[in-house]
Amino acid sequence: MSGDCNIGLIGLAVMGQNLVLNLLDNGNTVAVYNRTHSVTDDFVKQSANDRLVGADSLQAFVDALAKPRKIILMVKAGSPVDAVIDELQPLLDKGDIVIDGGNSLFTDSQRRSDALTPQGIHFVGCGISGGQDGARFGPSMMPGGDESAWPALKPILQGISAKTDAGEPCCEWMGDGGSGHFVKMVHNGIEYGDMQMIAEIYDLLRATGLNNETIAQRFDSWNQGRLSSYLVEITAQVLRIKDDDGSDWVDNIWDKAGQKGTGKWTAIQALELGVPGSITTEAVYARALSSRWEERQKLNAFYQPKQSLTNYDGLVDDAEAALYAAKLIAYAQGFSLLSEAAREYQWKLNMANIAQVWKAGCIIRARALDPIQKVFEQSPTLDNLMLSDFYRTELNGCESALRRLLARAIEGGVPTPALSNALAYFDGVRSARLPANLIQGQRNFFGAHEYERLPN
Ligand code: NBP
Repeated sequence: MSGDCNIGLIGLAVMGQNLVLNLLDNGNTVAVYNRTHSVTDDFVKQSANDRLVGADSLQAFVDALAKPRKIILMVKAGSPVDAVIDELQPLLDKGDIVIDGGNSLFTDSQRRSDALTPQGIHFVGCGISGGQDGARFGPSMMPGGDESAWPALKPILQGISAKTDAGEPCCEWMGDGGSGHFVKMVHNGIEYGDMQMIAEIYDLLRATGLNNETIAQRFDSWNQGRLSSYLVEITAQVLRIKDDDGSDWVDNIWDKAGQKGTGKWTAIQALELGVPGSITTEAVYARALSSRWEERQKLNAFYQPKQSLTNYDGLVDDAEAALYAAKLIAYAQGFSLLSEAAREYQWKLNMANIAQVWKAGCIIRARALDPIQKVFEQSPTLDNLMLSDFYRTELNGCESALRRLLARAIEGGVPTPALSNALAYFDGVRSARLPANLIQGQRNFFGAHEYERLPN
């Protein structure tokens, strides 16, 4: 049997429901199914849209779809995705398309793609960013997998995705296999670094005695310039939220950061591929360290008090320049991980397209991605963004601010793991000579490991 719905979606939690509303706004006729049927019933009733068809069984759901069927899965990442695919597969026909829009591990997407392709079912792993508002009004989308599915999906997915100021869709084909979810994973890794660096700047500014409102004003004004980005914008908003008793909400939040795993996956991939991903990795460690609250309290009482941070004229301006420099370096690390992954997994990743897709709708959207897109349009195979004229100009202009700020932070005992790593990476990657000669000498001395002599 085949129905009239041009797209179907399984999994009506917060992301699924908002994506369906977005699909409906953009003229699609949508079939929906959720494991707990009452969720489907309530959603269909509330939406009151005659282009929305609720199904109380997977068979009814599949029957409501026009062939070839296009089915988006928005269920919890991990085993629920496999459970749904296992149930769905016997009901599908050759040529049908299954799109996993959750935050799946890219190797799982690769495995699912490999399993479904021989059955004639096209599998697409599509990273989606932007949270529930993005899903509702235009997310950033990173589809990858079986490219023969793309022509049928392109108008639907680009229709609901965010658009850049120039009207470009924030949804482009990424590449084969698990590449879509890999790109989304790196997006999240950059997000971890970005959030940690913003938090470190906030920590430094409050250590100088600035209150939340004054810090919010700084972030507001930075958001008008080169640091313009979603995360800088919402930082100012978060700093201004009041609790019922009038106190600042942010001051009442327990300083233990949670994580769902995509930052850790990025760090693990950077280690696996031998690409420095130190900013993301430090951001993951920083969240872990923050969560060891009792240990921190004990150690705080155990050691002598920290030095206080000494202010200096221009510290706030330095903070802006330092954050900008570190943010650029974090993007450079992220794109260099993508380059290495493309080599290792033989994906044809288009870096300019990736920058474009991240320019709106997603959590790391930022003005800086515009020049980065241009760099890659001019030099599509550039291995490291730091080799571009844009980076050279910007980093030459901001480097000393980052050093001055970090020197004070280190003297004052304000922890800056991500900002410090940005500088360490910058200093390391542009060093013609590193002390690795000594490491090779030591390795050879105790273990007769091989070493190479310097080329003449
Ligand atoms: P959740 O990740 O909380 O998943 C809940 C959905 O999965 C419900 O529809 C639930 O059905 C369904 N489900 C589960 Br749990 N186990 C199932 C199973 N064995 N069989 C069938 N269905 C099952 O939802 P979400 O927060 O909307 O996120 C969906 C995906 O999007 C996730 O992969 C998430 O990581 C990703 N994502 C989320 C965000 C965000 O901001 N939340 C942003 C970007 C990406 P039930 O109603 O019957 O329990």
